[in-house]
Amino acid sequence: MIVALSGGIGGAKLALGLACALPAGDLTIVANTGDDFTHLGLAISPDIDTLLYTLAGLDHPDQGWGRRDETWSAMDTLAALGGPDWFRLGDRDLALHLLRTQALAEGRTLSRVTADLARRLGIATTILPAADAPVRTVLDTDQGRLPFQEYFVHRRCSPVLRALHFEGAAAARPAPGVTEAIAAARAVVICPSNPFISLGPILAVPGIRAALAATAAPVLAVSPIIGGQAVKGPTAKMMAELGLPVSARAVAEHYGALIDIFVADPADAPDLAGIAARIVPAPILMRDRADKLALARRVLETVG
Ligand code: FO1
Repeated sequence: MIVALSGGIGGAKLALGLACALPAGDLTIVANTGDDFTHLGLAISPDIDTLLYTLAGLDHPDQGWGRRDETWSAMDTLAALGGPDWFRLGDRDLALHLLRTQALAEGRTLSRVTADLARRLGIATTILPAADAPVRTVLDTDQGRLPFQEYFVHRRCSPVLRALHFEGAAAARPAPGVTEAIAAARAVVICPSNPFISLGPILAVPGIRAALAATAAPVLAVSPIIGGQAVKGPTAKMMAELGLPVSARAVAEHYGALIDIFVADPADAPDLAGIAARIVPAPILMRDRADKLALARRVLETVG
């Protein structure tokens, strides 16, 4: 069984490639929950939902988040009534948030709710939140301390990042099945997500980093940077504001001894000479399904 650590839109792309390349049920994804928040009284888990919709073939083809064939009557009416419409919740998407909010209010865990939703959506891949207890990414910026979605969506990543915190991580425990899956895996894949906001909250959960260090399985990370540019989202801007060079090398060094293998674009391979991990050059830009499958196959043949 392969375990993938995933957050954000880039992570979901490789997760889809892995799900297509592997036999049904041979993939377990540990999903970031640091982006989660309560909005309009609803429990929102964006990285889990991006994985659910992507693996169920319901994802919006261009947006990377939310559903295809979406309508916006509820959101438009809410705005007309003076409600906040900066975080767009489509009519069909709302149904999932209503179900999850109700289940959590009845005392079911996030991992149980996620498993129920995955099953109802016909998804064979196991999707586990990194933790059932809340872990929330909070960003210290030049505009103050901001919750993740306020920074990412409402302010469009424009504030200058000073530091990141993962509130609740210290008190959290890996969700049921997470450390067991890592221990039993024949390989662990760290998807090309933002190392700070998408992988940081997962690795901050006590026990997960130790499980990765302890597993006999190779741990492979895929670079989210190509030629000094982030493939998607604010990774490059965040790295620059955290005082890091915007390079695949900086990402490999950020993961350090945690990884055995680093898959990077051929453009960056020369810059990676001398790092401890084994470098595997591969085209890592995933524009379509074929690219996702090709990269997944390259990853799987690398780990054997
Ligand atoms: N991202 C946006 O840029 N604008 C939105 O209005 C928005 C709404 C939204 C609703 C549900 C959901 O699951 C995700 C949504 N996202 C939106 C994306 C979300 O902010 C990001 O996917 C993650 O938090 C970062 O990867």
